[in-house]
Amino acid sequence: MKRRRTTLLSLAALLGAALTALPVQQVAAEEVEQVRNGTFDTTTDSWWTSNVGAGPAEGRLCADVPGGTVNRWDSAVGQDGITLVKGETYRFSFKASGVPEGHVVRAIVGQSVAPYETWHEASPVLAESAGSYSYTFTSPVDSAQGQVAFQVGGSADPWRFCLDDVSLLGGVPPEVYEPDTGPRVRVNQVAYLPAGPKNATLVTDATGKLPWELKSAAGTTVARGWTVPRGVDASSGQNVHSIDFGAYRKNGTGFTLIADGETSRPFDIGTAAYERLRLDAVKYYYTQRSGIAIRDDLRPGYGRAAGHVGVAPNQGDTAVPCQPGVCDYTLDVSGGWYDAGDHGKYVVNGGIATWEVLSTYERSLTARTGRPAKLGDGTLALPESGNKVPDILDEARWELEFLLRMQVPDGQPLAGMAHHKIHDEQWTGLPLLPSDDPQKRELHPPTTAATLNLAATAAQAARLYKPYDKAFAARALSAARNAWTAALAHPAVYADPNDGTGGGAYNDNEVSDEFYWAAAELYLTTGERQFADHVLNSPVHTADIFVPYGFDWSRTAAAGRLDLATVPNKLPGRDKVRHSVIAGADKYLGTLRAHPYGMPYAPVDNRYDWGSAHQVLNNAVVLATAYDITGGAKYRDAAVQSMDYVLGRNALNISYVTGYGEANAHQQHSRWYAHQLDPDLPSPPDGTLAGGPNSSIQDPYAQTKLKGCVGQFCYIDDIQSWSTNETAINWNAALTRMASFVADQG
Ligand code: 9MR
Repeated sequence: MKRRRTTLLSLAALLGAALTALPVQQVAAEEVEQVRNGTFDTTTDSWWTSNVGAGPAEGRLCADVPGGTVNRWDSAVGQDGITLVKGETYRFSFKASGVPEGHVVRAIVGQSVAPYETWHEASPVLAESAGSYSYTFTSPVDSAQGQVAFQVGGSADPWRFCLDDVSLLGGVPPEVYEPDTGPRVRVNQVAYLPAGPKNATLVTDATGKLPWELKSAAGTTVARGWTVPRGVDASSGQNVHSIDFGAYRKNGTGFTLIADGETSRPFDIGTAAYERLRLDAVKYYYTQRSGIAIRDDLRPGYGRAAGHVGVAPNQGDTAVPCQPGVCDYTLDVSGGWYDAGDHGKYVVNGGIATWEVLSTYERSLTARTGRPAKLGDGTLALPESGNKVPDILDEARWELEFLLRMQVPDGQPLAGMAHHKIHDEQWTGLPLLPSDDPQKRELHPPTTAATLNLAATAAQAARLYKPYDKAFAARALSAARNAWTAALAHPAVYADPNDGTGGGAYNDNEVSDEFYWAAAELYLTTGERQFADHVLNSPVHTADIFVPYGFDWSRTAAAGRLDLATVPNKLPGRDKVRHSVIAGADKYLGTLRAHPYGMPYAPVDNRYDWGSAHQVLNNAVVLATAYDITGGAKYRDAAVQSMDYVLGRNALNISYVTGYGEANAHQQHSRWYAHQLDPDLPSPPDGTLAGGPNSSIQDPYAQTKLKGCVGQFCYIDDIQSWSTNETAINWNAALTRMASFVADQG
């Protein structure tokens, strides 16, 4: 009902202001209303409705929302023709109520035409009496085709939604976001190993050394010492000291570290948390599964209908056509893991993720501290538990079967290659259960990179599953050989970098590393000369591949190199391979020792990459592998210490693993672990790794909150921040690998 002056600042008005010599600041600070008739005093003019019966009601807009819809956007009211200016900050506010209470409105500012991008969104839960909601965001675009909309669908039962005082004010000052970073003593908030390294970081202005104390849960001081001033840390911009309390080796829970008048968050000294994390990190994959109902008895709170099995509204992954013009067959590409917070399935990311999960198992067979029973049959509460196959292999097979289905069938053009990806035709909004996704699914063109990911992982699978299922092992090896031959015949077929609507592009024009990796896996499984020759003749074999960003879905050479170094084989010059891993580890060790936060990650120009939390872990994998090769304690300790950063010893004082640490990431971007948007949905399961700081902050939410952020600060635990806070199968694979390694060091 409140009236707000709608100010349209014309050029004349601006000039007039200048002529009357108003301070420039005042002109710039003028707030400009973008919404027409937001107060609904007598009419609902200027507003559209979709699948609701709406009208004016006592100076508000009220809408009767029908029950029985699935998606938020199935019922909505909104206003189009909103103009937004890139980089300008807006305050979006409204009053809203819902009867009965407890319904959610998805309030958005976005694009009124396809592809309906969302630039700001919020999903408050409504009460029967009107609540006031206000948000500040910075527009990531220039657009005259904006809209303000209130999506109210997705309820089984009808309800009544009322709205008032809708405002979108331009020209407001940007909000200064201050993350709550808690106490300045930064520790691994989960656990240190009793016999392992124990380090912490103190943020302080003090330049001289300071005393510290370690306290037991009972408050007794059990150790004390002095901090080491480390100067200004480039990754955070903070002046910091480091603390080494590794001399204390007793088990316990609820320790705190005190320095400079601050008390750290509590932590344990023990191995129990890592035994739990080793399992949780792999258990994550079951709730990422496509094509199967998730059993609530196995994952309480996470049960859901099978996604993409062809039951409406899904169009199903059982007979998926190609994008127009790409092929004229359909494939059954059901199953596999959803990549991340989206419903897409991508062979390159599926490949590296599967490799790292399988390698966790393979390491348990080859490393001196490996303990295969820890991920053996019956450990992960899977539908397959009890089948006498290690559970971790059962889980990886769910993805392997999908990867095999992505291969172009015999008799078709490009037979033997693998389709790059399968996903929705258009991006979908959040939240959205896999089984509720109504979009058309499409196969995207085969690529050399996807084909080699298939060759590598299927070859690795052939040797690991052989003791359990000879027929599957043979099928996998034959698919790997076909893929290899097809990749040699089509060595430079790349994904289109612009093919990023409805799913990620995952483009990669450098595939010599994928060739190397696939040849290495085929060699390790078959021992055949042709594959050894490819490995030995590849420039990648001797290249320095242990770079600051580490390995990733697009930089896969390390997967081949690490396996050649650790899986028994007779490759000529294998000693050099092992030494190259040690040399790589020495570099990461140098990085870690120089880093006051004790991590093996220092990207060039301090530019944290997308998924940096898993890059830290992958660099730690190289350290861990150097330990497995040499038995050198310095590599083991560095690998173990790398976990501290991920579990809370960082500038934000946050653990990037859900459910681990007093302050932990738990609002990751996901369409089905979307508790932040819908109280009826779960948070991500315990053991879910967040992407972590990303200097490029590609999403509008992060841009609003984190503009100008330095390294470690480029992160926010909000479901809207898909560029800093998603979950992904390749990221959890790095966590899986390292959690197992650390648990094995207990
Ligand atoms: O992790 C991927 C990152 O390396 C890329 O730079 C980015 C853009 O292509 O995509 C990331 O992967 C996302 C994918 O494209 C779609 N599913 C979610 C993935 C994680 O954010």
